[in-house]
Amino acid sequence: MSRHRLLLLLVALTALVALTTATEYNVVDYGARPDSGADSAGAFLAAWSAACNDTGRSGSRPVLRVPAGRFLLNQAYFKGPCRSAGVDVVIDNNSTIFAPPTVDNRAWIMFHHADGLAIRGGTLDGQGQEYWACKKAGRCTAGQGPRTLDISQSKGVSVKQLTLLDSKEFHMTIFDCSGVTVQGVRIIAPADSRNTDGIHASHSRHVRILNTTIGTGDDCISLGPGTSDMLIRDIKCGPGHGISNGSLGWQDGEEGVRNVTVDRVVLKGMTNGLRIKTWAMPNSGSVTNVSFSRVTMNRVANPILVDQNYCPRKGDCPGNSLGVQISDLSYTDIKGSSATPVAVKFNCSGTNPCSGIKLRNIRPRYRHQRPAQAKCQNAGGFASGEVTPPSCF
Ligand SMILES: *[C@@H]1O[C@H](CO)[C@@H](O)[C@H](O)[C@H]1NC(C)=O
Ligand SMILES: *[C@@H]1O[C@H](CO)[C@@H](O)[C@H](O)[C@H]1NC(C)=O
Ligand SMILES: *[C@@H]1O[C@H](CO)[C@@H](O)[C@H](O)[C@H]1NC(C)=O
Ligand SMILES: *[C@@H]1O[C@H](CO)[C@@H](O)[C@H](O)[C@H]1NC(C)=O
Ligand SMILES: *[C@@H]1O[C@H](CO)[C@@H](O)[C@H](O)[C@H]1NC(C)=O
Ligand SMILES: *[C@@H]1O[C@H](CO)[C@@H](O)[C@H](O)[C@H]1NC(C)=O
Ligand SMILES: *[C@@H]1O[C@H](CO)[C@@H](O)[C@H](O)[C@H]1NC(C)=O
Ligand SMILES: CC(=O)N[C@H]1CO[C@H](CO)[C@@H](O)[C@@H]1O
Repeated sequence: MSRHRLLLLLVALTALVALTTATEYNVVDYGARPDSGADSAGAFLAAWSAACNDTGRSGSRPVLRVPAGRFLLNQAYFKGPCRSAGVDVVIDNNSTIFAPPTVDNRAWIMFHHADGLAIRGGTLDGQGQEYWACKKAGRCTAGQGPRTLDISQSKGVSVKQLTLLDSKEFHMTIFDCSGVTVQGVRIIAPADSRNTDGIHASHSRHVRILNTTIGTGDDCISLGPGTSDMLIRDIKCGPGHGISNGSLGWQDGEEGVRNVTVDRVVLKGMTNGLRIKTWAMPNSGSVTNVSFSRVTMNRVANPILVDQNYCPRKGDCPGNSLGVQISDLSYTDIKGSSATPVAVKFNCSGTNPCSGIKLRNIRPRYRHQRPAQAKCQNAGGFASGEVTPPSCF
């Protein structure tokens, strides 16, 4: 081979390697110091900024790498839009990123306008213990504390093999996003930690939560207004408060919840199973086309619950107001044990009745009784002939 040809070959090879290897931005190279107790937020943000600004060679995406070790991150706001076609945040499985005892913000780690974001591996430890104790003692206001991971206004996001621990409030929130896949994630907090919901999605389309395990002190997965085309499959929940509504209908004009599939779920030791709860306030919103299938309950207090009359303070709800419309709910193959005698409860509104409720093969047991002996309570409020079968079972 001539020298010239060899050179050409080398150039071609180098170009090929450059095409297939992504540029890496390691937080340690930007000054993060694992196991030092020093705040690494500046380093993480600098690495993000560089990765996000990397226009990339065709075919590769920049990687923001977090190696093994324990990193203190006081607070981080990862902001796009990026010039790159997304950033891969690769966290070593032996890496823990932990929060300080107080975070003075609505979220500890935020990604905003981060189209094409992919987070993989590692642990985010919210270190909620002090904050929960503070709330219990009445010194901190409930509902004001920071979430652990907040992803907003982003498209085409994935979060995989990530562990979320002991969040101060909600573990993960998805707001105004489209096309989000959460897969193989674990979320763990004590049963008595209040408001530590696992995953909360609102104003988002095409969210998929797959193969995920969640045990916290509040809702396992909760859906807020404007959630549509959502798939929740292969989930283990418990302890916690179930797969839930998120108290819809507080504000009029809220977008509805539409086309949600919940399939292959195991719920263990929960205060609620599958719950839809809406405020009895004037509201033009709706919950429609929600299907629950292949759900196994294990000592769940209210396995199936629909409450369209929610209003803890009567003054909030003028009489006869038309609340959120609930229609086309289907429940198929629900089995296991109920911790209370009434396994199925529909409490719909007389003024705005539920419609299109289908129940198939619902068999929760209560204590040692045979299947089908756990009760079904129909508090009324159905459009006539709108529940099949009419007897609930
Ligand atoms: C990208 O770089 C520009 C300066 O070249 C800077 O102003 C901008 O903030 C950077 N973008 C991000 C997301 O850091
Ligand atoms: C990290 O752990 C997950 C399982 O939790 C595994 O699928 C993945 O391959 C591991 N990654 C590495 C780099 O070991
Ligand atoms: C993870 O850390 C543990 C303990 O520090 C160590 O024994 C193990 O080899 C590490 N695993 C990897 C894949 O680095
Ligand atoms: C589900 O996640 C677990 C833990 O991350 C993993 O070991 C398992 O292979 C995953 N299963 C599927 C079907 O993805
Ligand atoms: C309903 O949601 C699923 C995702 O769970 C999606 O594949 C399907 O296209 C949606 N249907 C409609 C009519 O939007
Ligand atoms: C209703 O939900 C089913 C899945 O349960 C989906 O296939 C269908 O597209 C949905 N229809 C609408 C109009 O959203
Ligand atoms: C229906 O729900 C309302 C509000 O949550 C509650 O006050 C009422 O007792 C419920 N009715 C039945 C029959 O459970
Ligand atoms: C997301 C959300 O608002 N969830 C709430 C649903 O309702 C219960 C109360 O029963 C709250 O604890 C949850 O926070």
